[in-house]
Amino acid sequence: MGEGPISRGFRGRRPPEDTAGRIPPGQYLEQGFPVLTAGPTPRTPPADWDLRLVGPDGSNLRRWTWREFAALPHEDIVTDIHCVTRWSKLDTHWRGVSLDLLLLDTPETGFLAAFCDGGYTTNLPRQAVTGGRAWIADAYEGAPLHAEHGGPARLLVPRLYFWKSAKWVRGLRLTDSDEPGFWEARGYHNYGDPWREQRFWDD
Ligand SMILES: Nc1nc2c(c(=O)[nH]1)N[C@H]1C(S)=C(S)[C@@H](COP(=O)(O)O)O[C@H]1N2
Ligand SMILES: [Mo]
Repeated sequence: MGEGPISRGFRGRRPPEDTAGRIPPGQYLEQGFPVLTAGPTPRTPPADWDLRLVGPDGSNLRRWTWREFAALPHEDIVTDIHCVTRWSKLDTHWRGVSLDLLLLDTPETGFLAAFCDGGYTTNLPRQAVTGGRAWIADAYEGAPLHAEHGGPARLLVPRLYFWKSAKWVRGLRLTDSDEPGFWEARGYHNYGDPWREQRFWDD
């Protein structure tokens, strides 16, 4: 192994042949799992955790306690993830409950906003999180999701930049309009497609 920063960086940033088509433009292949959090890590005990669906008028549509959520049908997900800070990870393994299931028979608003312990929010079009595109994940690589990575549960929307995958998620608010969330209000792109390099507002 070369010790110089140039050769190390070169080796780390050049995707192997078989993975080249899976790294979006401007991204590099990461083997570790960086933690990116704005603020302290919330630690909500499962007994105090619940997940809510809130209607456009602010009304409570559904609520699952931790026990109820844990009893919902879970799916195994193998997917690539892409952070706007330019790292990508391939073939990550998750378990979670599909948003298709959670959003069943709810008002068909065009958008939703995820809200979290700690106050983080992110906005998403409904069409970006339905049709097998998003989950509330509670396990990563065969173990309960670590608090640093959003445990007990986080949103997982692997087709969009990873800031959309809200950690410590506590609910989804259905909205008629697309209301910018925490990072979206600070200059990140409203949609965030890694394949179109939608990093910032004007991308
Ligand atoms: N609640 C919450 N969710 C969050 C964040 C955050 O600061 N708070 N950071 C986002 C960003 S910018 C990224 S890149 C990913 C990082 O997830 P990781 O720490 O598991 O890698 O979480 C996203 N979800
Ligand atoms: Mo990020």
